[in-house]
Amino acid sequence: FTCLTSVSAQAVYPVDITNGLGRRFDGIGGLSAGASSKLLVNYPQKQRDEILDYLFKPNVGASLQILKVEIGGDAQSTDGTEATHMRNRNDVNYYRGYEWWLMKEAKKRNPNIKLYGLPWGFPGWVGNYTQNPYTDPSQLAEYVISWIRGAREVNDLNIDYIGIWNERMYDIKYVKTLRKQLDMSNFTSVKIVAADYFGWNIAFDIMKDPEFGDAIYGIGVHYPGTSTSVGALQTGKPLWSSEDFSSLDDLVGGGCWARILNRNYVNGFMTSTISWALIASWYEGLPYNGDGLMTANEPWSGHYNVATPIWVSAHTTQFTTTEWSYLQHGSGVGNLQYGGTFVSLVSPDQSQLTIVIETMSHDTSVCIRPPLPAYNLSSQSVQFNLKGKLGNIDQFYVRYSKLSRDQTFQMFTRKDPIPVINGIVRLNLGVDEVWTLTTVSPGNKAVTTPPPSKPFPMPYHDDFEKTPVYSEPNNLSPQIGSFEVVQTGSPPNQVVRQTSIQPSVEWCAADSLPRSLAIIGSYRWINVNISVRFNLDLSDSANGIFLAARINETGCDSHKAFGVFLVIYPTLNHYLLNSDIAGLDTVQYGNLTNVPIYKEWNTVRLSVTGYEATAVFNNIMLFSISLTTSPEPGFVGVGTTSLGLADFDDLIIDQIT
Ligand code: 147
Repeated sequence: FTCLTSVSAQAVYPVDITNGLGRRFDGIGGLSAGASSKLLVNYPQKQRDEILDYLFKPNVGASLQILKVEIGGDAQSTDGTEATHMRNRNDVNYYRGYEWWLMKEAKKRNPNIKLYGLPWGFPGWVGNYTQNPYTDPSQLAEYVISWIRGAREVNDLNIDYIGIWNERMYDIKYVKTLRKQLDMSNFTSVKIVAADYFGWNIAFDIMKDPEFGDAIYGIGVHYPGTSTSVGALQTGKPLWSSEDFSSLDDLVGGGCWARILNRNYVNGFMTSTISWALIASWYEGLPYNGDGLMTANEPWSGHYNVATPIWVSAHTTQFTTTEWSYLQHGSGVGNLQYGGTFVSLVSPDQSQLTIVIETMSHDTSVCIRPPLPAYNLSSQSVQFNLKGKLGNIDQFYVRYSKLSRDQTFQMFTRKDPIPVINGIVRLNLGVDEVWTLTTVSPGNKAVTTPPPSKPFPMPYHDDFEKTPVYSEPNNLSPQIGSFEVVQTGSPPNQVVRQTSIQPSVEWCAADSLPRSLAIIGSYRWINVNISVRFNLDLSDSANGIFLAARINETGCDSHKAFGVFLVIYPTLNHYLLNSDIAGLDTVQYGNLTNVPIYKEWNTVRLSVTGYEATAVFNNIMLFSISLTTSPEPGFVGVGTTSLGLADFDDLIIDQIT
């Protein structure tokens, strides 16, 4: 459709709304899930506000238009577990975790931001302990609607979109039931996006079953590689890339984001693209390290890094809102002759126009998945011809990025406005560039000076007295089970409680291990002293606890971790030293004879130095032995030997140098 009109081979691209518009733009978003925002919460206030401004505040940075969050299920969902709002059928708590907080911070900055909730795992009772949440569709719908109700009634948040089950097959009966129960609960305005799964085959079910189709607002798929299907287009539904990116926030990651933001519409007619993660705010060393729009994983130093994907987002988000529309393919949207793409969007009153151009080369824009077929791209001169009503535009503000490895690298630089003469704009486009031409505003690039990076502070002590009740403990990152700060009423007043007493409906294999684990510190630690007080004098208590160092696996592989695990079974009068979290390999064991065991609080300490491991229980040494496995680095952690309640307090960590 490109027409060559001059001998100088300058391709001409019409930009015109005379014959109607393209699809409605649904927005660019970030996804907080899999404990991806874990470390953001306890940043110092100043830096935390700066970071949240970069993400959400209009005209500061990414100006995100959608915030998607996990509906926690006490289940491992990539870089940790997130807390459920209903731990059992009779339990309801809309204060747990950090997603409520995050949504409120986002709304404070941009009241128009759209909110989208999606579960990964579920507490085990959902589906009546069958591991299949669709066992009782009405129960599952009520669980999800309870979360939506908690958003509105307790947290003053209106949820705009709700999903089905992350990367698991949808259930048609459940989707219909959810729609009915939403409507009966006065949540008619909450739209269903289905099914956060791979591929577009859901389109066949939508076409076959009108009731199913009517229940669904839009089709959301993961990592679509910018393409859609004929069937999906035939449904007439909005099409979304409801999870995408998952790439490093470096040069190529920025290139990936620039390429897919444009091409998801140009190639795939997708009107929303959502990045996992919103922000990489989990410990270095956990899975998918650094896969966010920016990185903030040092609450103790306040250090953070505003990365390329933030400024790539800004190229679109600072100059559009979700009320805008794309133009049609061939009259404002399309491929460029020598590689790259452009999209144009107009405001609802058609008075404002934004054109985003990207010329990302293959090697500068590869994403984590799917594989990107080779293609050619070279420098080119282009001409945009603004026609009809848009021909009245007399100048464009200009923002420019160059994702190069040399000194020409720049992000979201303001350039002089370009005059539009007789509706014509000419540009010389280089390779790996992003351009925005817009009538809206010059845009804004915030500048801050984050404090320098520092190692995890040592010695470390937390008595959990300053953490808000029901929150997760600062820095302690649950990998199996769920850990929350509770008030016990008697001194020590606040403690950390492991609260999972049944296996969750798992999203990944970590939850197949009927134990709990929360990690802290650094994956580089080898020699450490750790001590903690614990109390198992609770109904539904776990049968034992452990304290561990050198934990070498986290996330969905947590159940396979090796390290040094000191296990105490107070009621069995027994201790063990295991080299694995599952407790299959015992290095040392013995009875707790001659050691006082208290009904409530006991103190356990583990020191590992080189090949030496020393264990102390209630101030009596249990053993000091030589390990046969070579000292490998890893996190420290605490956990329970079964799913059952356990209280922890006064966590102390000291590095041995
Ligand atoms: C996705 C998850 O939905 C996210 O929570 C996060 O874990 C993300 C990390 O990249 O990945 O899950 C996927 C896992 C595997 C594939 C795609 C998505 N895959 O192999 O194509």
